[in-house]
Amino acid sequence: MSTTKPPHIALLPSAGMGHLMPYFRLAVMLAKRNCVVTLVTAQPTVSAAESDHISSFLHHNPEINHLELQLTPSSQQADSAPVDPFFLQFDLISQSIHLLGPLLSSSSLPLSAMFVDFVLLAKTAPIAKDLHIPMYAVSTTSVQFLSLMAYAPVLASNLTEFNTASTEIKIPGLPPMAMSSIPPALLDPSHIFASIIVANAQALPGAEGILMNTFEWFHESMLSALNKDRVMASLPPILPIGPLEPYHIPRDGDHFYRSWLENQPSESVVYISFGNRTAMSQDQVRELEKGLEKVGWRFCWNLKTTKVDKDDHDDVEDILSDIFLKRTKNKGLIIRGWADQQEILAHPAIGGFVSHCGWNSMMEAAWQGVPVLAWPQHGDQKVNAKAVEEAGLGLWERDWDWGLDRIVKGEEIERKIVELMTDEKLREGARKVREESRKAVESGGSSDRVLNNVINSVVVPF
Ligand code: UPG
Repeated sequence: MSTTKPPHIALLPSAGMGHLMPYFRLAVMLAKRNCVVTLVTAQPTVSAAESDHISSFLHHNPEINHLELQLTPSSQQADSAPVDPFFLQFDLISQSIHLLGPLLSSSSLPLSAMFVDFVLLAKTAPIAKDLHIPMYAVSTTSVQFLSLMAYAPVLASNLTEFNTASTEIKIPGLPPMAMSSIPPALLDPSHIFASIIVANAQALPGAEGILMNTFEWFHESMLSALNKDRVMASLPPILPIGPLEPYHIPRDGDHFYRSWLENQPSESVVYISFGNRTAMSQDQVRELEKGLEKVGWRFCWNLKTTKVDKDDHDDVEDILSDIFLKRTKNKGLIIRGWADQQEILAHPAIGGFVSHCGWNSMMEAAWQGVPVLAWPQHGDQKVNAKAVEEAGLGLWERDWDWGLDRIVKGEEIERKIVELMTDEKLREGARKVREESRKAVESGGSSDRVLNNVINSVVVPF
């Protein structure tokens, strides 16, 4: 019998399902590898989906320890300026991080390492130092967007030059990025997004490594430039450990979408979802209705009209037109509220995915080999869309611009969905991505090796 003590790893996610979901997956993967895992979550959460999933996850995974970081109220919340509540929460967690040290010391088992969301690095670094344990950054986006975030301090000090003259950003040693793909908020020094990214990018060199939900094959040339050629010398090694394996979400009753999907022919349905924190405008909803009504394919539309789920009170009939609902009742399904996307994408009826390119969604599409029509809305999503296109997993119509900047017409949507569902080369490309993603996580695969090496390198305290 082995007498080796397992490492004890604390996981510190930030806010929003896009930042929480990867931690649930990572927690299960670490526990399966015999680590003791403590998940630290901030309370209260922004969305109902976060609090519901934290309770359900802990209930079904009793081997995972849990600590709650009670947030101290922020003066910024009283401000009437409309600031993204998820960005505010990133900031609020950082402001409350002084509570983390005492919280972690309440754990009976000494810690071996901390895995911390990128947006919390700067404030967490001194705590890891005090505890004499290594801190790994967890980045939940694409390698391309991570490199842009790492370069943000340089951008911030040259903003006038970039804003006025450049059509591209050239990070030395990496392929140029179109200026039109850079989220405007990152170029606005007064924006909370820019200040969060710049502050935390400065803390990246203090991390042991950057754990990422991707795999070697998907980002081969970027990883080679960053890890082997060291084109950003201060950046610690990037550690691709994905796609993070889907964990089993227990079924909460029989959702109607399951039986609906069961009755659809193979690869006949296009799934439309913009993640958990992207609202679609009423005008865009109208145009999407037109496109879906005309297109010959069936559809399953996960419809969200508010940024935070707690604010979403409208029924389908309040949002969609009667005529659209009547005309599409035999070929379409509308989902309101949470649906298990990993399960939907795994269903053989799904033939394509219209997505905002949130990175978790992209890795889920990669895992299932579902071709993507990229429709980036904000943040990292244009940069992610390019990565998805380059890997052969998706199509991207650049003219569609950012979600809020352009209403895409119904005919354009119809045309692109036809392309998504009929392009055999794309389907073949997506199958190849699936195959490579599975190879990466199987025993001895590239992601499996990277994660095992990280675990083995963590020293177990006595
Ligand atoms: N999901 C469901 N059901 C739903 C809605 C979401 O299962 O009804 C899941 C989805 O499968 C995914 C996650 O929730 O696992 C959503 O994550 P993601 O696809 O990345 O989208 P966002 O929620 O928009 O994520 C935010 C940012 C995105 C960024 C990501 C990771 O909007 O741009 O890439 O965080 O940093």
